[in-house]
Formats: sequence, C-alpha cells, structure tokens
Amino acid sequence: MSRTIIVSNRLPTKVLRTDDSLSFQPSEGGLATGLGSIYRSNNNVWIGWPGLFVHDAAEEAYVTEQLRADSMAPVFLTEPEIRDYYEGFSNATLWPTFHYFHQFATYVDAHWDAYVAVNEKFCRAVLAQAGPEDTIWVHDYQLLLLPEMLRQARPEASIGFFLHIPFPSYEILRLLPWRQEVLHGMLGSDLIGFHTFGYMRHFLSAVSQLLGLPTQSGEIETASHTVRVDVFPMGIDYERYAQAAASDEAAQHEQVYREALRDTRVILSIDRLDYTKGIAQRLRAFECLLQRYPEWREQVSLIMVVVPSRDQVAQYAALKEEIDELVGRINAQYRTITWNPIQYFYHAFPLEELAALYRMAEVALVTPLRDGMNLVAKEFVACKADQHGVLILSERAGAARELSDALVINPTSTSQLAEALHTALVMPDAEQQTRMAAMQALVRRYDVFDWTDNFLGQLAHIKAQQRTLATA
Ligand code: GDG
Repeated sequence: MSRTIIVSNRLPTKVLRTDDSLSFQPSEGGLATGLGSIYRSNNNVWIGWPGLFVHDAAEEAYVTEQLRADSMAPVFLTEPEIRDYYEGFSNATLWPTFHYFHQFATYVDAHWDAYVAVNEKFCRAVLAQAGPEDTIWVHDYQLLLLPEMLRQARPEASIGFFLHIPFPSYEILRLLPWRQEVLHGMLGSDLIGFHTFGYMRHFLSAVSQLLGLPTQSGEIETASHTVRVDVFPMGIDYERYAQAAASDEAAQHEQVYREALRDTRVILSIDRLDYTKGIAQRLRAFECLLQRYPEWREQVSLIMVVVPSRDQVAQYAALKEEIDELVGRINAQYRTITWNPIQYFYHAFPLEELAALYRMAEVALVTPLRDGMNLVAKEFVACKADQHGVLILSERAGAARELSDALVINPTSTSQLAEALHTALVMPDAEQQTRMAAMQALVRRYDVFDWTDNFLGQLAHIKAQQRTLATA
C-alpha cells in the first residue's frame, strides 16, 4: 500500500535537552495540526530535524526509536550545518530575498554548499523510507532543492512541494546567484503549491525568463516531466480555535485581563520577532493614533505579543532593540498613573491564553510588510464567537487575498494605519458583524484539513493521469 511521506525542516515534535535527560515536546504549529491526521495514519511518516544536536550514536538511536513510535523519522544535523544551511542560506539569504528585504541578504558560497549538502542529506533520509509508489510532500524554503534530488533518484515518484513564504517577483529573484539551481530544484515536483495567485505568477514568470521553459495554464514542461503549479491558500484548524476561545478557561483568563486593564478597549498584535512583520511600523501608527485622536488616551490599550525568534541574527537583535525603545518611549510619553498604553510581552502564551486575547480584542492589527499567508489573522476571526471585532490587515499578507472584509491597508503608511485604527474603533456593531460573519464563513470552510485534502487530492489526480497516459 502506498504511503505519504511529509518532509519539512523541523519535525512536529521538538526534542529538548534538560540537564541529563531528553524530553519530547509537540509543536503547536499550523502545519503540525493540519498534517497530524495524515502522518499518524497508514504507516505514513514525517521526516525532519528534531531540533537537537545529538551527543553520540546511542542518543541518536534512542531519539530515532522514540520518534519512530510516533510516525516520525529524524534527520540529525550538526551545529555547522545548522549555522550554514539554516541560519545562513535559509534565513540570511532566502528568507530576506523572498520577503523583498534583499538589503539584508548575504550571499556566501559556503552557506550555499551547506544548503546543497543538507538537502542531499534529507534526500538520503527520504529514500531510506520511500517506496516507488509513495507520495512525498516537501515543505518550504529550506528544502527547495529536494524535489529534483528525489526525482533523479526516483523518476516515477509522486512528489509535491508547498512554499509557505512569498515567491518574489523575477526582478528580486534574479538577485540570487543560485536562482537557476533553486528553480530547477523545485521543478523536480509533480505539483508545486503557493498561498496566492500572485506568488504563483511570479514563479511561472521566473521559470519562463530564467530557464526559458514554456509555462502554459499553470503547467511547465521540463525535459523529463510536466509540472503542475497551483494556488492552495493555507487555512487553520477553525474548530480548535473557536472551541479554545469559547472555553471556560479562556473566559476566566479574559476576566482577569479585563480587570487588570481596567476595561479599556483592546487592540491586539501577535507575531514572531521578524523584520517582515512590520512591528515597529505598527507601534508608530499606535503612537500617531494617540497624537491625532487624544480622545482614545486612557480608553484603548495595545496588547503586543512578540514571540522570540532568531534573535542571534544581527537584524533580529536590532529589531528587538528598536521595539523595546519604541514601547518605552510611547509608554513614557502617554502613560498615566492608571493606564499604560502598550502591554508588551516578549514571550509566547499557551493556546488558551492566546485564545482569551483573541476573544477579548476588539481590533487585531496584522500589518506585515510581507507575509506568505499569516495565520494570526485567521485565528482572530475564528475566535470571535459574538462576531464583534475588526481585523486590520496588510495588503501584503497572503491572507488579504481571501479576507477582503478586513480593513485592508498599506502597512508602509503610518497615517493610513492610524486612520484604520480610528475607523475600527468607531465602526458600528452591525458593520463589524457583517464583515466578521463573511470572514468566518470563509475561514471555517477553507480550513487546514481542506487545504491538506486539496493538495494531496490534486497530487494523486496528477499521478493517476500520468499513469494512464504512460499505459495508453
Ligand atoms: C510561516 C509564514 C504562513 C504566535 N504567538 C503565539 C503563538 N503563535 C502562533 C500563531 C500562529 C503562528 O504562531 C504564526 O503563524 P504565521 O502564519 O502568522 O507566521 P510564520 O510563523 O511566519 O509562518 C506565514 C505560515 O508559515 C503558514 O504557511 O502563514 O506567512 O511566514 O499559528 O497562533 N502560539 C502560541 N502562543 C503564542 O504566544 N501558542
């Protein structure tokens, strides 16, 4: 019986070293939820890095055995590999380039070499698991070369690839010295998925201009096979968020928060620390709101959750400093004895508390400068049982293609953002409800399970067509 093999840089379980023992912690990420029912059924498997540097062969065997019991197969990476392949090429070259922050990108040959070598390592790990009839679904920018490596080894395999971040325009992609290699790597797939039509169009244009391959109606003819390219906007586990927000636990948290905030109205901002997320711009817009509309002083609080991420990298450390400084300055200028404008947290919250924040916020401020999709926007919508609340959403988040009932803004404009905040705070209940109901219907219908079914369904269909053609 054919199996489905999921491949991503990180496994959905993180192995942590505490003193002398190891602990296994499940990841809460959207991908882990969406694919949870897939990799745990039918003898399927998820291949990826467990987030741990193993000390010796015995430890490696122990971790492998533990993960095997939960349908996972680890790829062990060394510290130099993580430094050069992950922090280097993935996060300091591809991430900034694909998010249009090319001024932050470094182009280091040794990082590229490590990227190739680690993709090869993943390839060996997949080949050790995959039979000729199996379906292999590769995820994200850390593994762009893997589909073609797999294709070389298994010409008949069924290979899908999904990119979770934006695919940039041709003019940006061509800054990358290894642009052709990257495109060839992706084209090993039978099916390539993107969050939005725009990303797909950029990819097709890059393939045509840089590789000279014909691209017609979402299909690319390579020397060996046809590659189908399509749009699959990723969703969330709607019911999980709706239920978490409706739980007694969330209601209790909300009550505590409301008392602490003295019933001021709440604007919510939640992100990983990243320069793509527009966190500093958001703070300036909040400051502009307080300046321009003094009537909101002491009436509104901004709850800002920033989840630590990549803070060893220079740009991230600088951003953290900028945020600390802005928060300090704005709070110092506007606070009163009984009111603090910004409640700033530099740590993650457990899901129930996060749901309580979503539930109590009247406005969610989701204003990335670039974002593949942005799941926070969808989670906020899922948590609004009473259909009150306004989503302010950047036009440069993939989610804006679907959530057109949000207040869609250009995040570069402080003034526009401040006006959107004011509009959200004075929006009549009936309008909030109409907008929220429309967004809820969409986010509920196109959830993460629908996304998974759609992608794997289309991949199966493509393969079946290929097999029919081959035998005709
Ligand atoms: C990449 C792409 C694309 C955040 N704070 C807490 C917490 N979170 C969770 C959110 C959400 C997730 O983290 C963040 O997801 P995003 O989609 O917003 O952003 P990235 O991490 O950059 O993800 C992105 C995504 O892949 C999927 O394709 O949408 O564009 O960049 O789920 O809820 N979770 C908890 N506590 C927190 O404090 N428990």
